[in-house]
Amino acid sequence: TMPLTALNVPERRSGPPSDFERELVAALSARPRSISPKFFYDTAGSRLFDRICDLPEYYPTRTEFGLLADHGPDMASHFADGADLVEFGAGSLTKVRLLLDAWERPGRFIPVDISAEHLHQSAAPLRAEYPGLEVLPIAADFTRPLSLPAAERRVGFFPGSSIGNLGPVAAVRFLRQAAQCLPGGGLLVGVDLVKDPATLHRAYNDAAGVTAAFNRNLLVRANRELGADFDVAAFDHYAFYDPLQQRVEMHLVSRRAQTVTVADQCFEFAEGESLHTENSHKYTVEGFRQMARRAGFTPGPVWVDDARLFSVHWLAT
Ligand code: AVJ
Repeated sequence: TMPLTALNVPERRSGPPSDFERELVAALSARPRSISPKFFYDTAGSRLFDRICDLPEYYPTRTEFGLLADHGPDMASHFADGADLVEFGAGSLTKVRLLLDAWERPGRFIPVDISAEHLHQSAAPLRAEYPGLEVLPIAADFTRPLSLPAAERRVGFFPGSSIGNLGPVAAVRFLRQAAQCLPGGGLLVGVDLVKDPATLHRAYNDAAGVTAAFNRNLLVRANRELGADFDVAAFDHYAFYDPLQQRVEMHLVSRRAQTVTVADQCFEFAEGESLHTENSHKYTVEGFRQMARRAGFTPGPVWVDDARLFSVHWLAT
């Protein structure tokens, strides 16, 4: 027979609280409430993000992919022979193939991503396709100092405008740190451009509701991983472009008053109260080059599509 204690006894969380638990509790305790978008990317969140990338309204992925496909050899010509290639926020590793195909003498490939399972699932087929390439995945938060395998020369790849999650001050701080860990090379970075607000609005409010599901997945994850009890369906996805700060903001807005328990603490949401989940900053080409200069890079060529939706910058160290 089954011991009585095994029935209906919730599993007790043990050990120190996770980063997610600490940062969610801190977010819910503060006003206004806001949390880092890095917590979107559990395995389910990384999959939802891959679906966003295929949406008709979400222009960044396909536009950047087109730039890499058209100009990959030109971009890779700036990569030193035998340098290690470090990809920040590597995700599904689709874009880097265009650079690996164009780069004649690559060193090792070091994809860095916060989503460990997704990273290892993506690395396996890449290894099979590039049998001569040494692939050394690192599951880590790339905004923190990284310990990379020793190398004389490194080049960085930071696609997708993930840098837009950081505001201008944090972006310069990140770029300065990146410049220091990329000796004798540089950084190839994708940056979404300032454009008409209607196009931006559509990109973060897709008709199929995938972006809404991606946003709400933060709460689904909290319910599963932290034993929280968010009424996920009672939160609206709200995303808008603020032309003053040149950024898209994403929020989860409680449609009714509700009490939520996270890690044995209670938090009240008033009707209409928001949890701010993401900023996605947009830049002009010149504005971004100036930031890169302030971080210690020497900005080089920039590739932009004809509709001026997206840019890819080579920044030399
Ligand atoms: C991965 C940060 C570049 O800001 O466009 C997509 C994330 N959020 N749709 C972006 C995202 C909502 C994306 N980045």
